[in-house]
Amino acid sequence: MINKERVYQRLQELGKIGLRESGGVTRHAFTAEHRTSKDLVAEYMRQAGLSVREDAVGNLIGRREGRDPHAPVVLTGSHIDTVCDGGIFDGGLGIIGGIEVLQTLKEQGIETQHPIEVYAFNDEEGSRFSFSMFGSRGVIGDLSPKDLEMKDKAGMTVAQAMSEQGFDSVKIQEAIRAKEELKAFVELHIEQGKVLERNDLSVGIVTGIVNELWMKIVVNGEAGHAGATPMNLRQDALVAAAEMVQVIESEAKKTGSTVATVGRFNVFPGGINIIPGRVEFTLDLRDISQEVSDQVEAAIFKEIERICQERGVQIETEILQRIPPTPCSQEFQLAAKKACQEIGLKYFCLPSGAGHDAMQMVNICPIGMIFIRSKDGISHNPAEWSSMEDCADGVNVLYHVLLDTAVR
Ligand code: HGY
Ligand code: MN
Ligand code: MN
Ligand code: MN
Repeated sequence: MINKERVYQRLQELGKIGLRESGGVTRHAFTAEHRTSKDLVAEYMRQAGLSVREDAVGNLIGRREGRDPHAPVVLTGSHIDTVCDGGIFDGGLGIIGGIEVLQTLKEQGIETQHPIEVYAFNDEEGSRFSFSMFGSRGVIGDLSPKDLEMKDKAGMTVAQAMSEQGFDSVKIQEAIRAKEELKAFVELHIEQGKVLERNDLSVGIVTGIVNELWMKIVVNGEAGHAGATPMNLRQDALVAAAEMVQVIESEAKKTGSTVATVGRFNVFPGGINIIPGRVEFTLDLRDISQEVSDQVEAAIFKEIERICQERGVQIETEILQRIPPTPCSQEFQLAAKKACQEIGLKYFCLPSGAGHDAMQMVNICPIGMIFIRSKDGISHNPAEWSSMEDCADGVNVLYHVLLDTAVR
């Protein structure tokens, strides 16, 4: 079957690009490390006998022809960018695994009816420009002029970063794939949670992906003298924001299914002897049910309103992205169950708490996702790790699902 040593060796090699002292990997969109990683993956694609191209939004694509070049394409793959100080499996596994399936089919001389393509998606994490899935949004035609004007911490816009790497943001529409040219998108990914490990399973079949609400919240109070301002006369933006963070956590905890995270929190002006006048923080809110997510969002902002009244501060909010929950197609859940049975693996179904490019691809074709176990459920962390055996199980399930989908 697939060559598990080759998979693991390639994952380690790719994982060296963007390696930081922390032992984590940082490969942000349209950076030199990102370019180097795409050049390495392009080499793997060529070794697998694929034709290789890069599209107008910086996705790298390897294609294996089928008997009918006009038959709808079966897609697989994942993202090649990472979070800051991330692990080597998040994203990389789906790309290397997809290439391995196609290289194995080539070595076995197996022909399929449909072409199969592996996408190394650009900027799924959104770590540099504060909105995610840039590459897969480009494929479905969901990028707006506002997206191209989003800035990174250095003040560079997406359009400028693109042109620095030789891409012309005027041409982004060229990356769009039409619904009728696609059959499916199947993504292999690490679970990034503890469920498979708790059940002592190497692979899982994803039933659906949670929604994703990303917001920027600015709390405006009044900067003042730390020594001369009595406690009862303050409009302290930091203490108000801190209370808001507590409320975010307590409202999310109430449902038992919602997750809410404040990942960025910046205080201004930031002097030791100045009462903070402004705080900017981010909210990441998710639930498998859009209705529950909406209820929690409303409850949070009702409480934030109360805090503003009590503390004499105001807020400004900016929606960075709203992505609805995404069901995985029954057909591919069935195909993955059949694959597990054929391989002799116990199958297990679970939702995804993490977001994925599949949430975008579902707009133009049916999607399926396969998970493998994450040690201690750790991810977005240098300690992210999956065993060679688990990677091999995941790639073998992907092999069966892609073959069954493309062969006829
Ligand atoms: O944020 C996420 O869930 C994914 O890792 N991009
Ligand atoms: Mn991630
Ligand atoms: Mn990921
Ligand atoms: Mn099969």
